[in-house]
Amino acid sequence: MMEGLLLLGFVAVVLSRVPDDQYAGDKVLHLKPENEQHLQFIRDMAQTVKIDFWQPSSLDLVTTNRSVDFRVPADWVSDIQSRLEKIGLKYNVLIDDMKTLIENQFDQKDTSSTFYNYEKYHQWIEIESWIAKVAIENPRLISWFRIGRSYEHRNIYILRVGKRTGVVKPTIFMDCGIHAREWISPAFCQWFVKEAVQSYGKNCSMATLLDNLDFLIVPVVNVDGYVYSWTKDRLWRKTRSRNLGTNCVGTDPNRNFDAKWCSIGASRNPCDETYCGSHVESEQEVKAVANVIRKYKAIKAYITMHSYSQMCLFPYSYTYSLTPNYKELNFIARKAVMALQSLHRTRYSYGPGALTIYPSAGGSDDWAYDFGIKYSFTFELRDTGRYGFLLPESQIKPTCEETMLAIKYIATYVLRHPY
Ligand code: 9B3
Ligand code: ZN
Ligand code: ZN
Ligand code: ZN
Repeated sequence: MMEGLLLLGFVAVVLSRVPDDQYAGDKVLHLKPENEQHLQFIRDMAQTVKIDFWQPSSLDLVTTNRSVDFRVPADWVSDIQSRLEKIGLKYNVLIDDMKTLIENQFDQKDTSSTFYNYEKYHQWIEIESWIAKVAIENPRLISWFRIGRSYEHRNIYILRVGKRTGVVKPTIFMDCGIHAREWISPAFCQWFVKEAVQSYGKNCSMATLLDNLDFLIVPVVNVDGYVYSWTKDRLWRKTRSRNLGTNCVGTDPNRNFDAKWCSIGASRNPCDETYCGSHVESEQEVKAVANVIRKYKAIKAYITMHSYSQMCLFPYSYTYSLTPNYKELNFIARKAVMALQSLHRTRYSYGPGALTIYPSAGGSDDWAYDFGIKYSFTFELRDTGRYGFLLPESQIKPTCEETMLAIKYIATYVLRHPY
């Protein structure tokens, strides 16, 4: 026992070590280009300085009516600020010091509760033992399976949540943590499971859902990336698979699905954040998710959790064409967003991915839709850029509570519209 504790302590110390000056002094600037000179300046900057797009919108999407967020490395800040002023490109400082913000997203107060603190971000080893424990403690409601292994041989798990009735029920598939740095996403999947087990028997609407539906939940898809975002680079997005002929690591799992793969809004360069991979489903994590969906015939809805932007998106992202059931998807998204907003007035936009966020191919919602799951959604959770991926822990609870309302709306809709 003592050894176990010591070992855990040691692991925690090693895992929480991050390179000392990483991101120190880096700023995120919010640029509002107004003319062609401004656009050209942004393109040049992106080439020479290796400034990161804070949001993974690609360069060709930078237009005069669209603002863009850039992360600027510390040693370039003063130079770039003076050049921006010289050409009259207006900007706000969205984040003044990345390092401070990264540190501040953790709550100082330690509110370690009975079994699991759902208002904190957790490392993968904690989430992994939570998965086992929550399943074992709720055998009548939850079962768990391994659906595959990551590139670095970690287990990828799925939880089946719903009253065991002995018959096949319509099923809602939800995944979290496709992108590593979007930490609020795994926090939401865990919140959802917590709500399911805590309110079953108390809360009538949740009981109705769990009696008549099953939920398949993958709390963290991109486990390697998630671990890396805790240990080495808080802003890591991709998987951790090695690429031939380069030192650049990883593929964007949300460009790796078989949905007009790599045709638009994705990169063939392994060094880019939106690298689509060497081929469709080259990533084991993507294959694991796609295999479950292919095998499990009862799936009626697909929901995937990302951040940030506050949006409810539905297919298509790979084309501007609308799906045959566009009107229905738009109706559901509008209602889901209204339910979400009713709690804390958090405003979400909604619509087809290509028109609402940016056109891009190889995403999981488009693939699930074309596979035959006609209710398919991507949520981009809080916020709209103040903290971005570094959403403070104090916002986990309000974010999850409001998002529950949207998910419950969609689930109820699916229950009432069998197909
Ligand atoms: C992207 C695609 Cl390709 C899709 N089908 N649906 C949503 C998105 C947006 C997310 C992404 O992967 O860029 C937001 Se983080
Ligand atoms: Zn923890
Ligand atoms: Zn994402
Ligand atoms: Zn996002």
